[in-house]
Amino acid sequence: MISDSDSDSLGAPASPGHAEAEGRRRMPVSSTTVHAQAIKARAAELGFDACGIALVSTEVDDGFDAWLDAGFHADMNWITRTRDLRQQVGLKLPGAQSVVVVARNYWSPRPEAPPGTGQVSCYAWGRDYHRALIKPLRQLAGFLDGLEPGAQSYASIDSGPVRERTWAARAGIGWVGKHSLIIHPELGSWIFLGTVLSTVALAPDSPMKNGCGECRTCMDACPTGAIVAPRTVDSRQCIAYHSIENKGDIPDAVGDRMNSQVFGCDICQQACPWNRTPHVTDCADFLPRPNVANPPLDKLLDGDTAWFEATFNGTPVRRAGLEGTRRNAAIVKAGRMDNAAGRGYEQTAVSE
Ligand code: B12
Ligand code: SF4
Ligand code: SF4
Repeated sequence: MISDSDSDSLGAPASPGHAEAEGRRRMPVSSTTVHAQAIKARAAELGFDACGIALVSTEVDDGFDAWLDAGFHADMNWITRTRDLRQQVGLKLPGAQSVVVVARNYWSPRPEAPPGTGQVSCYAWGRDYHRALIKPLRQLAGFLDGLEPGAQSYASIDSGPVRERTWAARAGIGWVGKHSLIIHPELGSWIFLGTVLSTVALAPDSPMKNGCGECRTCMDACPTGAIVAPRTVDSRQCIAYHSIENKGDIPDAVGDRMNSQVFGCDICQQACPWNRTPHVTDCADFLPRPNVANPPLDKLLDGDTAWFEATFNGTPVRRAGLEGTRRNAAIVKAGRMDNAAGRGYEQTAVSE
């Protein structure tokens, strides 16, 4: 464990060239600050693009209960089953004091779409992010556990009962955009989030100023009107929900507006000005695998399980399965086949 007296030697160095600073006693830096700095350095080493920290002690009501009570979760009953855990991380990890949030950029340009293909959302073009990111996240959790004797942690990505966007906003990773996703000021919203709950006390970061202003482009661009209020998505109207999570029939009001999207939906993100100049991910796992970004509709309709597995194995598309993806492809084929969803909102990568 790094003690307070050790931490002084790890504090911010005096500015070079300032003679008067030499000999002046440096301010002691608390162990919570030293630990926080060490965790951020470790997160960067592990490949995460951003890392922030929030205090557990200040959990607040940010509309989660109201969202569930309005039925906006559709039939995702796994959210209601874990409602209490999602409201109080201390129930998941007794003694939790801090939430460390990490973000990883996944964006790359969409490969050219041949005629007769559908669109898969950018987040699903490569290796499943749950698998790709859990190992480095657990390494970060192990690092946290090593900071204090008896320290405990809980690491999760997406599937754990932790409300990642709420914590990301409080940990200063970015702000909750009107499309309800976290926007990082440089990376935009094309980021995966992961969290580590920890019993170690850490110096928190401050929330970021919301950068949406008067803009409402995502709300106007959403083809189904699923963004019913700023930061509030009604899953029952959302193409992402129906094409990924819904196991039954897709209502016409949504199906008629799916355009070419056979898995997920990126339209509100493509429309957002903060996503106009995204960075290409440096994680090779997330780059598009052959035929995944724009799968041929005929193959989705006629291909067998062996073809589906060969194409989508290890990617998030497996969540919908052959049956769900085939249902989506049939809707897309019956409508428009020009692979046009999101057209007009093309992004140009920044040169690195
Ligand atoms: C359920 C779920 C969905 C559902 C519901 C989406 C939703 N908007 O809630 C569906 C299936 C529709 C979905 C779709 C997508 N999802 Co999703 N999803 C989740 C999951 C598992 C839980 C989210 C949840 O609890 N929602 C309930 C809301 C009410 O609670 P919340 O998350 O705490 O966030 C709210 C509060 O913070 C609140 N808030 C905070 N301050 C304030 C202030 C005010 C005034 C108000 C009103 C609200 C407010 O606003 C937030 C949004 O409502 C998370 C992972 C996780 N464990 O958190 C991923 C997650 C949110 N999804 C993610 C992604 C990538 C997507 C898609 C882009 C995938 C795609 N391309 O198709 C779409 C985007 C659709 C959209 N615009 O939301 C990422 C988002 C990353 C990011 N940059 O923010 C996450 C974090 C997964 C991850 N680990 O990376 N998803
Ligand atoms: S993911 Fe698509 S359908 Fe859902 S809110 Fe965004 S634009 Fe609307
Ligand atoms: S499109 Fe505009 S309102 Fe929507 S998230 Fe982006 S900046 Fe905010």
